[in-house]
Amino acid sequence: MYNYKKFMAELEQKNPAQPEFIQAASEIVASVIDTVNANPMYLKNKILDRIVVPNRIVEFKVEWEDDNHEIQVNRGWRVQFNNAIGPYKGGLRFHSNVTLGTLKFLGFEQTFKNSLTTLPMGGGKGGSDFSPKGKSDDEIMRFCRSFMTELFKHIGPSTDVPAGDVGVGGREIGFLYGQYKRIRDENTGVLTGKGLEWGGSLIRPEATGFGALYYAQELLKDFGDRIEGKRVSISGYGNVAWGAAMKATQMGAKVVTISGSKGYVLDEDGVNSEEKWNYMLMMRATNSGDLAGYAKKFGAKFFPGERPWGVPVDIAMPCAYQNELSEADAKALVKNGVKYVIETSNMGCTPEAVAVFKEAKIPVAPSKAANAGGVAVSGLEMSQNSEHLAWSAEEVDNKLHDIMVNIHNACVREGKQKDGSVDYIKGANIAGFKKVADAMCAQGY
Ligand code: 2IT
Repeated sequence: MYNYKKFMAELEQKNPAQPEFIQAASEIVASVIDTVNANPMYLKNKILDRIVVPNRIVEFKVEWEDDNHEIQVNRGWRVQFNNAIGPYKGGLRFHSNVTLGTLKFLGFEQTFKNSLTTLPMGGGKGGSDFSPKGKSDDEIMRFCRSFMTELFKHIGPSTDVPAGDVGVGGREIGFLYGQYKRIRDENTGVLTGKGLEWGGSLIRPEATGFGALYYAQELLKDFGDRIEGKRVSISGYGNVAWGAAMKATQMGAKVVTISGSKGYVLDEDGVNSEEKWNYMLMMRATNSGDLAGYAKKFGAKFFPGERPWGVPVDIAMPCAYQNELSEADAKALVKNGVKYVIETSNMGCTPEAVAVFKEAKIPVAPSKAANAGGVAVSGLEMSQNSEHLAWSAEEVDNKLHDIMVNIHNACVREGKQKDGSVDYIKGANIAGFKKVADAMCAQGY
């Protein structure tokens, strides 16, 4: 039998100075421990001991030359967390704050998220402490070339398939793919998030944001409610925020905020037009994060140094970074009457924030369910690459929608509480965990 406190104390001792990994693990372990203790097969297989350890971690040096001909050195990693249900799959994050602990948390979460998609994908994550912010395209290309010169040894279309994440979009995937191809002379689905002309999938850029809204739509139905007419706050301005703003608007909601590291924009008219969405794409493409410019151009208000969670809304959607919504933010949202929280950035809410929402009986959709649409369409990109075909936008979008409905249903099935309410966080953790655990048991050690 597992004891939660004892198990977590040992895990912390074995993974010192990795608070994000411990945070992610403690939530999942708390959710699944009763399921594990009630299942003799899981106990015999020591499943908890085994599932919290990554299969392999590769750490490497990335040397590149900046535009002043100075040599720069960064660290690169790939965490191959679990491949029980399919090849390792998960994004690459380029951000100055990235540590091995960050990538372990993300790879661990990814394992259960990918399981929830119902597609055959294991969990992995990688990246670097390199920040594309303020770098020229040439510098980014040289960095990506150097990064892939090592990474190519460890990945492959049936082994490990990286994609984008924070700081890695179409441009970076292009440079990485180009270098892989130069070395291996192979056009395969070794990366996802590729450009449409060279093996990418329609709807992949939109998928994370679209999927989050499809999930939200199902969750709201549980309360006899609908997206139409809702006020929504979104954080971030990148790929995820962009997709979410478009789909929320299409569904008849009004998105009143977007944000960046320097502050947030309050747009009472709504982030609701092609022009505004294209401005977001431009900010992402140039790494400018010029939200003050957005406010000026579109007659909105910019609040420097602040986050958007003080704005009264019905639905809050963190779409930027882990732990971006704190206890104080949660209290402000509850005070202002928030009805639903759709955590769209990986682990966007702190545990204290989640506790505040729980106390106030505000449903929280956890990121591993709500943002699984991105990796789900990555899985569909892999399918298209394998059959050397490209599907229509409609076909991909319909599949994405079905996947998100299924994920929601799995969360409800596993998350139903005695009082009839649904704990979506617990439901997602148990549903994601069971498939990985069963596969590990079936395959022995
Ligand atoms: O966090 C995520 O799910 C992603 N960054 C997407 C990963 C992927 O393989 O598409």
